[in-house]
Amino acid sequence: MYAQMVKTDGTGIKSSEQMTPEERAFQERIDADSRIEPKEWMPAGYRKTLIRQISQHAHSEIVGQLPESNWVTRAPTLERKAILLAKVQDEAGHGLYLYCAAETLGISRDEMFEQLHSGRAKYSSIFNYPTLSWADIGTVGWLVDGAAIMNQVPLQRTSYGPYARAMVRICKEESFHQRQGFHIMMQMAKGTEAQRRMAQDALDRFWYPALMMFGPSDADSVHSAQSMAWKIKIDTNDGLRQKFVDQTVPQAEYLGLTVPDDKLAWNADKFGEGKGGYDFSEPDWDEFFAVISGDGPCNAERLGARVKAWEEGAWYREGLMANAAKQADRQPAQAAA
Ligand code: FAQ
Repeated sequence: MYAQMVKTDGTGIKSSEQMTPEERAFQERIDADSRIEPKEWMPAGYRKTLIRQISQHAHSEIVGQLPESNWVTRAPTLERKAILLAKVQDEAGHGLYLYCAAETLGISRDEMFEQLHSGRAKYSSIFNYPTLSWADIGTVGWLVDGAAIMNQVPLQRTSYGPYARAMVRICKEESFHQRQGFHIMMQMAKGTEAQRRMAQDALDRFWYPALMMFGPSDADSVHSAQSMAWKIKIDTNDGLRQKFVDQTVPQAEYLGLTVPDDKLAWNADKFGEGKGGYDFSEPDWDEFFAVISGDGPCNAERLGARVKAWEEGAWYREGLMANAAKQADRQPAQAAA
């Protein structure tokens, strides 16, 4: 039902008989776990899906800097400021690796920025929620980076070489980010009563948006089947969401915080019967589709900030281009001398 609400061009998977000989040979390489490299032949749909996913991922990293960067000056200690600043810089780096990986598929960075600024490209829904307190910064590290790692560790084995390699370093850094977030939460959870309340309030507001990061339920995921056949995605949205809940609930218990879900319950008995994971409530999917369609609490603010930064940076880009042209002009003269 919900898949109808998302503008997308996900089409069915071709059977082996429907594939051209080139497509069949390509699929055989994917099935054999070969890595596809930029100059090799690939189906147009594979290229298009990768550009969509990698550029959306890159945009998420760049937009994801915004909810955190407004806390750099308000972080409680100099050490916390320095750590948060380093994290925000890491996110910029992740965005740049990913834009480079997408460029190897034939799209320019200017085109990707144009898609973001015009609202045609998506970025992760999570960054359309506000960060209201210092505990939110802990929660973003703990839950948002935690969800990102859950999704991205398998992507280190994705079939497209440049994307898989970018993921290796990104995952290492995300892992540090997750721990710094959990550390903030540990301090707050064992702090004063007011700090503990802030930590609980942050968990209450971020729990369901974090679950939404994995995308719509498998039944409504338009791209999963084809992306998994091409190993652009390794796990399903619901499979990753389940793993995230199973990993995170014990962490919340360790912190002494309550996951805001009355239906949360471990589903397995002492004989190992049951699913061996938590049953939990689904996020509000109407809210999710509203957020990814541009109607979340902070969409206008986030996009506005990116467009402003782009426009105000025009003089700098022009300067760089003028300098590059000057260097290029000088080179033949230098070579002749
Ligand atoms: N938000 O058919 P599916 C981070 C869209 S990194 C927005 O299931 P797919 C680091 C989807 O694009 C976080 N849109 O799609 C950090 C599609 O629309 P389209 C980003 C979403 O691609 C931490 C439609 O719904 N990570 O956070 C979302 O197979 C802290 C149908 O959905 C990545 O991007 C969503 N949550 O699966 C930074 C990882 N979910 O394109 C700063 C790579 C779905 O047809 C601070 N991406 N949509 O118009 C992926 O693994 C996949 O793209 C999914 C979605 C799993 C996100």
